[in-house]
Order: sequence, then structure tokens, then C-alpha cells
Amino acid sequence: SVPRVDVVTIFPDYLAPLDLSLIGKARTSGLVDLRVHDLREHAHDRHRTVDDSPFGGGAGMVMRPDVWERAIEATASHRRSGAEGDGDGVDEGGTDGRALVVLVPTPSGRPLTQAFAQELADELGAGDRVRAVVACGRYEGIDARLVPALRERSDVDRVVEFSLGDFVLNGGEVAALALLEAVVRLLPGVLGNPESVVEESFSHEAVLEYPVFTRPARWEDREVPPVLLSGDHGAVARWRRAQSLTRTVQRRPELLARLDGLDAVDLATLA
Ligand code: 6GU
Repeated sequence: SVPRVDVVTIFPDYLAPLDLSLIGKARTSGLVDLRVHDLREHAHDRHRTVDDSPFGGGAGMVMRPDVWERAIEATASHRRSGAEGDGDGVDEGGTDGRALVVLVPTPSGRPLTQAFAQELADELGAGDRVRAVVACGRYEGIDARLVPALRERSDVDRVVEFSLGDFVLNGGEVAALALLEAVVRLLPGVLGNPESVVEESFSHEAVLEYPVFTRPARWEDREVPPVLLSGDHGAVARWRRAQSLTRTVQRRPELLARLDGLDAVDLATLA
């Protein structure tokens, strides 16, 4: 079946960009089943309350674990897209047979990497193995009991808290968009040219992309590096490799610790 991700948020409109561009196209052509849900549908009071003040005092509001658990449970038990389960019109419950991965954006999560995006794309893309739910918190976060409680549920396979980096967003929605953009483009059939995935930064080794140029060959007195106009494919490849390594040394030296086959002498030459 189609790779499926559900996003739960109090601001469904924040996820509107999922209708656009590459992700929008992947959705309309049936390559991915992305659904956005309003957390407030799972509140149980008249005011549709999803948060409350923190025990122990302090600023801001904390999201209630009970509302979140109901939301995730309901999302997980949604029936299969299109065919609606086994066709008898009865909700089969569970996650339509797929293991459920719950993804929780939070600045205290593990840093999002290409390797993680690839792992998730592999799992989601391998047909009937895995589904994902992204639980977007707002305010000061979700009650800390939610994640351990989810981990104990038999209908939850894995809970991954992830972060985009060491800065603070108002909520998880932009992080959900970032994760989905990183993952959806890796799903089978989504990118026209899979070579661009293999070639790009971080995909198989941790070096940065080389700089790219197009017409005009001379622009505002700036020339394109002549080797790129030489027609010598070997020379072009060597120049690009050197540019990638030099850029990495200059901009992200910490990445080179992860690079195989490049010894200290090469590094000293480049630096
Ligand atoms: Cl994943 N969430 C929030 N709220 N802030 C962040 C983040 C995530 N990553 C970086 N800052």
C-alpha cells in the first residue's frame, strides 16, 4: 500500500504547503498518503481545551497527555486509505497491519539527519511495514508522561523525538514540514532523477556540495571556472571533488571526522 504519514496539530493550516510543489505532486499522483488532523477534535470539553498551566509554576502552557493519547490512538486506528480495510465497512482497528512510528518534534530531540530521513523513507516506502504519525506540540511542550506512555502501547512500535537544531521554534509544525520534505523526496517514484539524490550532500558521505554554475558564462565581470567549460569530464570531476572537500574543511570541519578514505595528509593539504 501507499506510504502513509499523519500529522496532528492545533494549526492544520500551518501544513498547507504540503499541497504544493514536489510533495503536493507526490500526494495527487498517489505516491504518498499524507493527512493532517486537528488535535482539538480529540479534546473532550466544550472549549476544546488541549493545554493547561504547568504544575510547579512557570510561564506558558503545557499540552495535556490525555488529549494527545486519544488523538494518536484515533489516528493510528484510522482505516486504510481508499479501500477502507478489508471491504466489509467495519473498522478493523489497529494500524491496518503496519507498525506505528510516532515522531515528536522537540528542541530536546535527537538532531534530524539525512541518515534518519533515509531510514524512515526506506521503512515507509517498503509497502506494508510502517506508518508514521507526527505529533506537533506547541507552547512549552507536551506533558512529559506522553512519550513513555506511548512507548508502552502495543500499537506503537517506536517513538522518536527529533530536533532541527539548536534554536527554538514556537511549535513542531515547521519541523514536521522539514522532516516530510526530507523524507517524501526519498520515497520510491517521487524524484524524477534519482541520481540527484545519490550525488547530493550527506547522501552517502558527509561532505558538502560543490558550487554549481549556469549561463551566462560571464556575468557582471564574473567568470565561470574555466574547467567547467573544458569538456574534460575527468578534470571536472576532480575539480568538483576538491571543491567539496575544501568547502567542508572551511565550513563544516566537524563533518570530516565521518569521512572514510581521506587521511590526515589530504586534510592538511586542503586546510
Ligand atoms: Cl523539532 N521543535 C521546536 N519546537 N523547536 C525546534 C525544533 C523542533 N528544532 C529546532 N527547534
